[in-house]
Amino acid sequence: MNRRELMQLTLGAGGLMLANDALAGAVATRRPVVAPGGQRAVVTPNGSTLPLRTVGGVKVGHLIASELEHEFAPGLTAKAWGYNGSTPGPTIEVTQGDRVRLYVTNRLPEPTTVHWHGVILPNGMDGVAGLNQRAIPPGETFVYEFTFKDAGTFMYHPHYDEMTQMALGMNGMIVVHPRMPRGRPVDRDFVLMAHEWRIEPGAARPDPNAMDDFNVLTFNSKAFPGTAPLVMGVGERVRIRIGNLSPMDHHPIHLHGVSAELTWTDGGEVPVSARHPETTFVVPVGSVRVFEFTPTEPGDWAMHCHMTHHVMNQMGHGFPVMVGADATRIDRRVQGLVPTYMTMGHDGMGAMSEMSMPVPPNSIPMRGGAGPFGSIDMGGMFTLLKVRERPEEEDGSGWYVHPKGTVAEAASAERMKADGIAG
Ligand SMILES: [Cu+2]
Repeated sequence: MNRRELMQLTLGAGGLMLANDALAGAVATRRPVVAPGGQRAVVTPNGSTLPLRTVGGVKVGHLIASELEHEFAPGLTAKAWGYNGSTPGPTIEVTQGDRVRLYVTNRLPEPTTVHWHGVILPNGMDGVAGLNQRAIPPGETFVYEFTFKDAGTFMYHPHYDEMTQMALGMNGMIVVHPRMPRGRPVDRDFVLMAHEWRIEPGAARPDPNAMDDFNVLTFNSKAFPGTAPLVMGVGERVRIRIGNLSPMDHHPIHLHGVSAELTWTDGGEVPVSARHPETTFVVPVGSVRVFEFTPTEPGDWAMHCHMTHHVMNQMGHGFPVMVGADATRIDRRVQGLVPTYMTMGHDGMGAMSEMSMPVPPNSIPMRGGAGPFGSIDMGGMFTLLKVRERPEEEDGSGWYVHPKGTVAEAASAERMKADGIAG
């Protein structure tokens, strides 16, 4: 069944409402200080940090590249490629000046390498297969050793069969805390990797040949409602670091409820004199954008890619234009063959996430997760900033409780009349 058929076939039974069970990754507790100047450990929502062991003054880590079973959101699982059993791979977190020895074991069916994107290091450690090194054959382990001379937020990914390996999820983030940080340390520090995938409904694997029409858009390889919220406190200094290793698309990431400043890119720190306020940060393919803000308003605030197709899940793309169409005659004729048939979309598609629209096995509906006021009409590259007065009491699973009189509601006839509004 293709998506068009699915759109047009609505069997009334079996409602599908995705539970927001992605909350396990939410972290509200203060993280330990890991670098000079009170710099706290980063949080990778839905992800992890690579364990490093110090051997003779060198921090030693191990990345294992392999295929893995990955859940994008409840209801959608596929065979992705990644590191240490996850996509993105674990975040590598070190301090400027650290020397690292990183072993890379290749359990993929083809060669691979690791490129340390944005890191300035000896040429033979740069990981471009054929140019800087021999590719790592399947079954073998190579070792990279270098010093992180510069602070910043970087990424890692293969530089062998880039189109396939990156499309299938091989990416990860690198955080290098400055040895001499400037300004106030942040209270929360989050790491997100933006990515896009083409996964046919029911398919076992993402399609690495896709060049457009990506239908699963993710933060840390999770599509909403699979994304874990970012919990933070009113008045705290918050940093979010977003990398983008999508195959083809830049993502304008928009924040609700706060105004933020770009402070770093993968090229280094933005001079204070060059900073300016924004609510949307374009994260180009192959780039990192780091921004900081101090939330003042408690609540559940959306953070999402502002490209409307990037907040849709699998089933939301490529339909015929039905808005405004009179479907009653089509419906009557098809219902002779399929009694439960109903053409959808002629009133707009806003109700699609609430309707009991069936989806094929192993796929997710076009959008939406359950919210406190009904269905949230976005999926994909969407997550929540949960800003709280007492964040330490929040595990990420609760909705904001609005003070009385602060939620938009139906206007009473009395109020409309008093303000001279004609209904
Ligand atoms: Cu986007």
